[in-house]
Amino acid sequence: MDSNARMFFDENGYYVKHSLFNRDEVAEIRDHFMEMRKEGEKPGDYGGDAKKGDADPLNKFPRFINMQKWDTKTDVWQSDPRLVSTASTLVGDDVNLCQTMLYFKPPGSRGQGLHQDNQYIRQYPIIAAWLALDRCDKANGQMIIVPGSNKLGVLPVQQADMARSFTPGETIIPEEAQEIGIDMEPGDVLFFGGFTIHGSYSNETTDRFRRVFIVHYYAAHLETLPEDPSTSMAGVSR
Ligand SMILES: O=C(O)CCC(=O)C(=O)O
Repeated sequence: MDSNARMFFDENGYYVKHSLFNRDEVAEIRDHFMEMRKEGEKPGDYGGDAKKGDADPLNKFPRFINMQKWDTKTDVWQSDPRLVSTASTLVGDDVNLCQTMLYFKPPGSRGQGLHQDNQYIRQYPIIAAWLALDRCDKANGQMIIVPGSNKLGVLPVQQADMARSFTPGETIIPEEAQEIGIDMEPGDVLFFGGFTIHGSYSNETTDRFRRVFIVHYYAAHLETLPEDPSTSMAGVSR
């Protein structure tokens, strides 16, 4: 990877590597998890508002987490050298697995309030590899990033609007912050750091999923954030 990538990441808190996976690989990952979702409930499923039943598409397609604990293919994909080496170069250290996730984001579903991953995971540096399994654009709830927010440290949290976010917390966004939407094609990978503000809005389409395979990695040399309920999602409940 060229050194410009590392410079861009340090400056902006994110970096997109286009076409890191080919279309066949993406189709295999997507189909694998769609089949797995049909098998029924898995440990850690999270998403829909149970009271809303079929009216909330996330009840049928809750997010998977830590699939590597029961799925050998996830373990292969999370350790893919293309993801690991890019993450390692960007973060400037060896990396180890923190967690995996699979978001289905079906048509009509809510997004996730803007946040920093270090508001959930209290060790840093961490880095996410967000592998697009569908075309991602404004209509189906592409990723939103606040460039440069990686330099702000960990920020205060507040209750999110649950009509728009399937998670209950969000970052209190600094006034000067400017968010951008990241258009992506299947196989593109968005890398971002633990302080980078990110999230997504609703999938407004009636016919397009926005599926993504996500791996969070810990840097080999970790520090722990001080205890501070004002910057932690731990105390924000539904
Ligand atoms: O895909 C999204 O909408 C949000 C994902 C996210 O917050 C993450 O990967 O840390």
